[in-house]
Amino acid sequence: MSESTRKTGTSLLRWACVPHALVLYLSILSVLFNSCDTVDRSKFRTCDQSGFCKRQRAVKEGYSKYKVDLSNGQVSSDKVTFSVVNPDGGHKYILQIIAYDGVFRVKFNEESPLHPRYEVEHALLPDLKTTSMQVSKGSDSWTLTIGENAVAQVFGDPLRVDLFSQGKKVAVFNGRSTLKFEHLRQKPDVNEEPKEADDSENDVVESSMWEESFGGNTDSKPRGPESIAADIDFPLTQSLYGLPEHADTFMLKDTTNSDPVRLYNLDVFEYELDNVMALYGAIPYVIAHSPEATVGVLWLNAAETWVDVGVSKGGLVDSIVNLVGGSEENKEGRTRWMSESGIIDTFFFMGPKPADVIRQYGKLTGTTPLPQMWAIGSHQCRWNYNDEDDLLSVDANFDKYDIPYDSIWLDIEYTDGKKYFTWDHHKFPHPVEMINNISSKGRKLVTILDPHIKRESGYFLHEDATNQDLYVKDKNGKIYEGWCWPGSSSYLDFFDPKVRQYWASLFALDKFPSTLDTYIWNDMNEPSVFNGPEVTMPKDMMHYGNWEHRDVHNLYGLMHIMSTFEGLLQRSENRLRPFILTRSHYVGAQRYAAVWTGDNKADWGHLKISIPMCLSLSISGMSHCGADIGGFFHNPDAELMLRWYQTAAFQPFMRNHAHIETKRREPWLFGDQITSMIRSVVRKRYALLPYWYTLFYENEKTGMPPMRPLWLQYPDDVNTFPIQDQYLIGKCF
Ligand code: NBV
Repeated sequence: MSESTRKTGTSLLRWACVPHALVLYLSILSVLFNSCDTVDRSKFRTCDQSGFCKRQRAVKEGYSKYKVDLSNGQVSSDKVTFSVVNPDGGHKYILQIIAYDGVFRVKFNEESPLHPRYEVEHALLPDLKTTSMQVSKGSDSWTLTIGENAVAQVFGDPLRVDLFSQGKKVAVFNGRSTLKFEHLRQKPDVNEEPKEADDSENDVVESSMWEESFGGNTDSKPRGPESIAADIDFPLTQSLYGLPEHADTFMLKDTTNSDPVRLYNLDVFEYELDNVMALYGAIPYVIAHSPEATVGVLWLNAAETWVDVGVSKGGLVDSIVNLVGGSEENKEGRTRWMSESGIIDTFFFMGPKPADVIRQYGKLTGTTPLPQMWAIGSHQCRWNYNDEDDLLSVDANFDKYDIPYDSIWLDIEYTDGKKYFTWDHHKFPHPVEMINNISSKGRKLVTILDPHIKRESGYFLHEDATNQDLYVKDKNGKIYEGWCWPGSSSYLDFFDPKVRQYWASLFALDKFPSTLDTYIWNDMNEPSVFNGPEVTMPKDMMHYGNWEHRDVHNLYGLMHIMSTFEGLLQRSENRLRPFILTRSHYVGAQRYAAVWTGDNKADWGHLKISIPMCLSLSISGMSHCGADIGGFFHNPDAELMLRWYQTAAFQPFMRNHAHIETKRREPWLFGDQITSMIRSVVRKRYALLPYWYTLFYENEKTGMPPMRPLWLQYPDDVNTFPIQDQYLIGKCF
């Protein structure tokens, strides 16, 4: 164990004052420092171990009978509203179709839910402009048209919406009648015998509906079953992309014989490759592409979500063979989306070309503001640079070895005992002078700030959060306590505007000793809770607005970076463009932060997967993407390190970073020949910086990502569709 790890251990040990805390401490240490070779799968649920996913996955085609009352639709210029009834049980719903420029929004909710159901906030741009549509009414369907070429045909019995682009049917909502909307209900009397439910939305009563346990944690589920699901199919194509974040192929694979793709922001380290387990971010967005038309679908829901993908009876290989051979067989791509709570709120980006879909998605969810030039240069990080001398000597070595770089980073050990917005004054006695020293050469410092707060009396942030009521609470109104880096921690409730304002105010230079050349890294914001279910916050914790964590989980990181962004703006009186790196992300996170692919590993597979992972994030809005150079866990050999630099130099975000237990890996430590080859490729990066900068400008204006799959530029060439080891930087490079 290194010196710095021992110090980490010692400080954690201070909390280990009761036996159960000691056990917890030891198990956390063993998890963190005895890196195993693969992820501990038993910590994370499969669909079968998740009550709602299992119920929803059992739904058969033709299951639901929802009936739209077409005789009585309410029409306004940009919106049509229908009443819907489920003939099994008579429960009533509302279906709304709303028009934006080139986009249909299909919303489905209970007419009078027992409690309000959560509708996602903050992911879309505020004050979106709707557009008008033409409405033509028929007895068995209504036809809604935006502009010339985008048409939605709403069928009444059973409910179905067909979407046409330039006369071609590109998507179908509920074409297989698997829509299942578990309406809210009173909890059955415990003394009553379990009985058949009153309608097809809950035809089996299961114990997991009102309480569910996993890995020693019990979810009290006070609102009972409330999941939602629907099928969305793509008649023209099986070439589906998106649904980040997963360490998997760029083109989505068939999930018939595996778990569905899972979207639930989680801290999974040393993640496995080529599978659909959840990772740190969740963007419920798919692009279906064919030479005939391209369409995008956003499923705007922030609860735990699983997506089944049907791309071929024979799976990905067959689908590629068909595609390249021009076969018409198995042309239709299928998806089915299942979320634990909330409402059905889907957006269809009607294209017709991929660049149109990208633009339409960007107009609704926002794009990445042009980063400062230094932020697209080369970054140098490590968990941890030990003290001021260490940091300054690394900085000086970049000059000595004549390797360009623009920022040096400090991980959690710079703080006083993992108390964010403080400095360890033994290791970093002069933070402001240290930063000025670096910035005098035009360089920046990036410091980490996590969302968990150390529960230590006297720590100003904990005192303020307690006194001003800023923490997430449990369902009885008691402040939630979890375990993270500082030991016992509580979590700021960034959903509360007052908390966001408070957090933003902490960046003022008289509060956080730093300078305007200090930028921010927001980590652990899934949120990561070491002793929580699946290493995160229990779903029955409560947020501002009386929402359960279950409803908003995938948004937590977005709210964190939103507040940091605001803080950086306020700090410079809106003069300087913020830079933030985030681990967790959701729809819209591109407006605030760059993203990296988390705790990867020093092996060739992890180097290779960085490309499909960043391609998938890029087409889903998160355009400023990269992976830890060298791999976070373990030690890369010289060749891997070099190849990683050579790859990362051509990815949007470029940062060398490593786990605290690894050997030092600054670029001059692998021998003269390697140093010179790294120098040469980093210089190529810098020679191309004006080009990158121009591409990021284009990205801000149009949504078009700098890192592009080949089919984005050559939409008619089917040979490009499965390619995931080549890509374009901009149009032609
Ligand atoms: O802050 C320490 C690390 C950080 O270096 C890494 O990049 C993050 O992904 N952090 C996770 C916490 C724990 C890692 C085992």
